[in-house]
Order: sequence, then C-alpha cells, then structure tokens
Amino acid sequence: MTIAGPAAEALASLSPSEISFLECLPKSELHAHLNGSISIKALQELAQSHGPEGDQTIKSKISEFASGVTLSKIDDFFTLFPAIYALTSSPKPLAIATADVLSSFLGPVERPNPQSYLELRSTPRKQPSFDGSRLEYVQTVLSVVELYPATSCAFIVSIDRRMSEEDIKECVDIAIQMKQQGRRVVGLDLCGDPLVGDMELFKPYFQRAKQHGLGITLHIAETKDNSEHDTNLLMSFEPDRLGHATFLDESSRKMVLEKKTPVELCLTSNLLCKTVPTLNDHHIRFYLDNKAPIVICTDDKLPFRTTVLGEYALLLAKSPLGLGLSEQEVKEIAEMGMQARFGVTPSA
Ligand code: 6MZ
Repeated sequence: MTIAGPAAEALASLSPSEISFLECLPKSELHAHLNGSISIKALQELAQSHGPEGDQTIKSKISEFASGVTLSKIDDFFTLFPAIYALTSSPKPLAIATADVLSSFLGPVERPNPQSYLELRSTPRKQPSFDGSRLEYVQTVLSVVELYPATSCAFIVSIDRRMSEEDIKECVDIAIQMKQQGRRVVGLDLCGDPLVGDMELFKPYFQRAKQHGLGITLHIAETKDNSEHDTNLLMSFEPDRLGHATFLDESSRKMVLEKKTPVELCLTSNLLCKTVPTLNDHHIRFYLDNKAPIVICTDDKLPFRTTVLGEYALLLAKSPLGLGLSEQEVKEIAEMGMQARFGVTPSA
C-alpha cells in the first residue's frame, strides 16, 4: 500500500529504532471501509479483468487515487466511490477486492500477522451497482473474511445514511441472520454523507441489532454542520463505539467519558477531508487528556494513502509532523485498540 502525505512525512522523521518499535505494536484496525481500502494494484487489475471495457473514466480515477486526491471539503469525498463500485460490481471482483484488503491489513491468509486484527466494514449493495442481492454481497465478503482465523478478522455491516427504511431493514435482517447462522458478522455501522437522512428512522433498527448482540458503531458529529439534535439522537442509540466524533457537543462528550465508549479516530482522514485543520487541533487531545479509550484507524486508505503504522507515526513524531507522544503513550493507545474489538473478547 502506497503511503504518502502526512503519515509518510511523520514516518520519515522517525529513527529506525522508533519505526521498529511501532512495527512491533498491536494493530487493531476497527474503522476501515472495504471499498475505500482497496490497493491501487488491485484496482488496476480489476480494471483490466472486470472493468467496463475501454472506460477512460475509471482509468483516470485510478491515476488520481495513485497521485493523491485533493478534497476541498468532506462532501467531495463521497463522489469518489461510483468509480470504485464499477470495479466491485459482482461477486467475483468483490471477493478479489476483499482478499486484497484483508491481506494488506493482516498479511497472507496462510500466515496472518499475529499482532494484527481487522474489523472490516462495508455497505451491502444490490442492483444496479452490484450484480446480485445484498445477501450475496455479504456472503461474498464473509466467505473471504472467514478464511482468516476469528482472532484476526471479522465483518461489520454498514448502513448508509442515504438508505430508505426498506433498505435499512433488509441490511439489518441480513446482519442478524448471518450472526444467528454463526457467520462472522460482529457489528452494525452507520456511515455515509453526514448531513443526509433522518436518524429517527434508523433508531429502531439499530436497537434491534443491539438486542441481537451486534456491536453498534456510528459515524457521529463528523462535520461542524451536524446538528446537536442529530448527535443527541445518535447517542440515544447507545452505541458501543463511535466513529470520528469530531464535533461532539459537551453533553455527548460527557456521556462518552462516563460510558467509556471507545472512539475510532482517523487522523489522516480528518486532515485530508479538512474537518480538522492541523494535527494539533485534533480532538484526539481531548480523549488523551481525559484518559478515554480510543482506537487509531485508517478509514479509507486508498484515497488517504496511509496505513495503521503511518497513523502510529503521526502519534509518535515530534510536532508539527506528529503529536509528539512518548513510546509508552503510543503503546497504551495500541493496546486500547485491542480492548475495543467487537469480535474478540479482551481476555481472548
Ligand atoms: C462517512 C464514509 C467515510 O461501504 O462501499 N464511508 N462515510 N464518513 C467517511 N469518512 C470520510 N468513508 C467511507 O465503503 C465506502 C462507503 O463507506 C462510507 C461511504 O458511504 C462510502 O460510500 P463500502 O465498502
């Protein structure tokens, strides 16, 4: 996976012994979107073998990913996905993409890295963007996830804020059904354009998933335009983890600290989507100051060109390239990530 931008600069500033230290730390990636995490190499291969013939848009989009996307605001981010979806539009290429993402996080399936763990998330698609049903989408991803041991990897079903009630119901039913059949679905996520959708509609479905033992994680307060009403409503879902939580209001922050809800933090993603101006302004400071649980994640390493190691480098590197934390602090953060897994109990 190509690494460039802030994480690469932070990594380049570290000594060989600091890099070896980071390499040996546990890496619990709990916030990675499948279609945002595919490598350039796999996309190129998919474009050759499964892409719409002669489609220049896809080729130019892949070059754009390779040289680094520039986003002027987070809204631009969501326009990146149709080109990727055109390459994962049926079970076979979806399985190839999943295998690529898993091996990039965990190492080869026959010899996964014992220090790495991944809860991969994805939004089940159907016609017209996927040549199959939503159930087939989930089963395809699971068939690859389950090639790895349960101590390495699990799957979270994402629900997009743009979905209709019928779509939400279908996805939640699939997640519950898969869990009941002993398949490796461990949670439900809420994602997508942060300003779309009426969260009241989603609440009973997330409650139902929770009752069935699925972990709940929500993208919350990702932009400054998210209303306090939206955030408070999402907090009433009683999430087990939160994604981003960049603009959490006072009362929600208090609740997060009281409940010790782990927050999935994606440093490079926030910088490149411009929801956080500089690393020193990042809300990670709030959680560190309050000794609250956090997990360091990559979000979408295809456009953000980062890795978990690169994100750890942002913690350790001296300011302004990094946050200047001590090795002991970074180690404790890495261990917190392992504690926040849905799929494996902390004692396992
Ligand atoms: C909100 C995001 C996201 O599900 O097709 N997604 N939603 N905020 C983010 N941070 C910048 N990054 C990715 O992966 C792609 C989908 O994940 C969501 C978007 O809905 C995107 O379409 P899957 O595997």
